[in-house]
Amino acid sequence: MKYIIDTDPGIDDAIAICLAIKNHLDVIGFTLATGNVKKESSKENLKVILDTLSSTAKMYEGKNINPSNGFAHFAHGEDGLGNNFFPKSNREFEKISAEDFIIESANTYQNDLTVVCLGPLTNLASAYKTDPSIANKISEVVIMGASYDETAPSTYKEFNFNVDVESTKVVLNAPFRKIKMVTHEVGALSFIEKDYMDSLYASTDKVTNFVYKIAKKYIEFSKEHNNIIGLSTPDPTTIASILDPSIVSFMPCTVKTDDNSFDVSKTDNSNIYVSTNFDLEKFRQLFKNTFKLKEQQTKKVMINGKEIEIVTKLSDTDMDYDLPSNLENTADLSKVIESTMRINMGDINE
Ligand SMILES: [Ca+2]
Repeated sequence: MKYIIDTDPGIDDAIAICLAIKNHLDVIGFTLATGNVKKESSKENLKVILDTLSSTAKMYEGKNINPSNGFAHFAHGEDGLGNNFFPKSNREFEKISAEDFIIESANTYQNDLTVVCLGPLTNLASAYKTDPSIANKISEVVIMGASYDETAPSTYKEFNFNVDVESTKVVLNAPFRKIKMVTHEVGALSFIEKDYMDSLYASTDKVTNFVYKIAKKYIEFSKEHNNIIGLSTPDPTTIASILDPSIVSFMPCTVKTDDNSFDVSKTDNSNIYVSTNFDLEKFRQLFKNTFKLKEQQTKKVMINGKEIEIVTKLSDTDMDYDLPSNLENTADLSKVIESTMRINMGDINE
């Protein structure tokens, strides 16, 4: 399956994209939405994210919109990536628009394309309006959007849906083959403890270090405004629901939209699936296997004149290693332990 990720980065989008690429999701292109932060910031941020990931995926510019309730710089920082003001990148956007890229890809990869929308639905809606045939060609649309729980009437109060209500209505009423909605209520359950996030400051992995730096601002914001002590963001949940379908479960629902609210009701037969449950432990495992203190390292060290290969797997434990198979005695073992510690401390780099 090929994927297009439509995104308005944003700290949570950035973490979600890192999660996707580090876990080898086959992303053929990123289309730029506007929502969290000003379009110019989103553009620069997407370049920085893809540079950090050394990704060769292409980028396509979408339409500019001005959110009626304003941007969310208060949560994402002035630059949209936690006030880190990363150096500008030379990466360039492709000449064709986000809308045209979605249409072109739907034609090229019929039945083998999933479009993941992590921001307002502007680009997918305008692609559909230009060429309605894409609805039957795209295999699945996965949306982070909607604020919905079964006990309350649903409105467009969730950020992505509210920023561009017209586009939300277009997408939800279009005959896409399958739409999966990860709602804000389920998405925000993806809680990673602050202690774990803090421990990543020392990570030697470039992407993990990047995630640590940008998440800091979001964690501060969550504490101040929602009294949440840790990282809790819906965009990574949405990507996790694709990487491991057992993390988020969905139920088929009929969705009716009007200008101010939308009605969600359970049904047996619908093209729209709304998230219901979330497996926090599985999500945490995925997150922590992806973003960790150190990558697994394989080093060769000389012990008693013999070359011994040591594999260290330091993550959130202090020391973990595979015992080399060519050890001859316990004296060698103590040297292996000593070498493992030195590798973990960065003393042995070769
Ligand atoms: Ca987003």
